[in-house]
Formats: sequence, structure tokens, C-alpha cells
Amino acid sequence: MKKTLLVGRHGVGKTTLKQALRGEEIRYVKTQYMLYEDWLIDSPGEYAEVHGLNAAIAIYSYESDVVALLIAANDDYSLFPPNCTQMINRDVIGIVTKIDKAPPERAESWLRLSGCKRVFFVDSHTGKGVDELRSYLRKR
Ligand SMILES: Nc1nc2c(ncn2[C@@H]2O[C@H](COP(=O)(O)OP(=O)(O)OP(=O)(O)O)[C@@H](O)[C@H]2O)c(=O)[nH]1
Ligand SMILES: [Mg+2]
Repeated sequence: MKKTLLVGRHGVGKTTLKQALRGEEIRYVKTQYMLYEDWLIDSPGEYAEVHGLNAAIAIYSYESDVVALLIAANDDYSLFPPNCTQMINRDVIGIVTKIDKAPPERAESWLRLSGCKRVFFVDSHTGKGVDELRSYLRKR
């Protein structure tokens, strides 16, 4: 699998998506530090939210093949500035999480504005959209 870094605000659903991608039991675990386990790198939301911690995200992006920016369908703001994907010299994808909670179009438009050419839509609780994402992340 391509090494994939999950980035997004606290509670957007990074760890839950990681569990769904791995076929693990879905259970709440607060991410307290960068978790680099085989092909998935899970980050705490605070690292994306707090300016002084952003460097950790940048450093781990160098370890990855793919950087995934996550926004939930029911989020009312985006952490990611327009065209910010230009700063990342890796394949960058967008993922709209919690598609069971709200229509995904607004989150999708924010991800596209940030520069994501490819956007996936997932509900990690039911697994909807997870197979398509897993197959994209498989090395060819
Ligand atoms: N309805 C719904 N809830 C979700 C989904 N994905 C995650 N959640 C819930 O959202 C909450 C936060 O999920 P986490 O996966 O812990 O979020 P996180 O991005 O890892 O958060 P941090 O570790 O704090 O950065 C949990 O209660 C999850 O069950 C989803 O697709 N649909
Ligand atoms: Mg987490």
C-alpha cells in the first residue's frame, strides 16, 4: 500500500477511517501523537490546527507517498487555505468524511479549492466509500 498521511482537524474522523481501511473494530481512540504504523500515518488534529505544531505534519509528509486532507461533510469551516496543495511535493487527495451526516458538496468544494484533484467520500461507520479509497491507495 502507498504510505498515506491523514491530516485534518480534531474529530474529523482520521482514526476511524484508519480503522475502517484496515478492517478493524471501530472504536473511539484519541490520537495523542503521530502514529506511524505500516502504511498509514495518523496525526492528532491539533497538529493541523495549532500553527506551532504544523512542522510535524510537514516532516511526516516527506515520509509518505500520499497526503490525504480530510474535511467532514458537516464541518462549517475548512482548515486548508486555497491552493495549499502546491506546498506539498507528494500526491495529495481530499477525503470527505461523515457523509452520513450532511450533503458532501460543500466540503468537496473546499477540498477542490485547496487543490485536491481527486476527492473521495466515506462513511467509516458503514464502510461506504472505503473500498474505493483502499483500492486507490493500493500500489500498482
Ligand atoms: N457519523 C459518523 N461519525 C464518524 C465518522 N467518522 C468518524 N466519526 C466519529 O467522529 C468522532 C471522532 O472520530 P476520530 O476518528 O477519533 O477523529 P480524529 O480525526 O482521529 O480526531 P483526533 O484524533 O482528535 O485528531 C468519533 O466519535 C467517530 O465515531 C463517519 O464517517 N460518520
Ligand atoms: Mg485520531
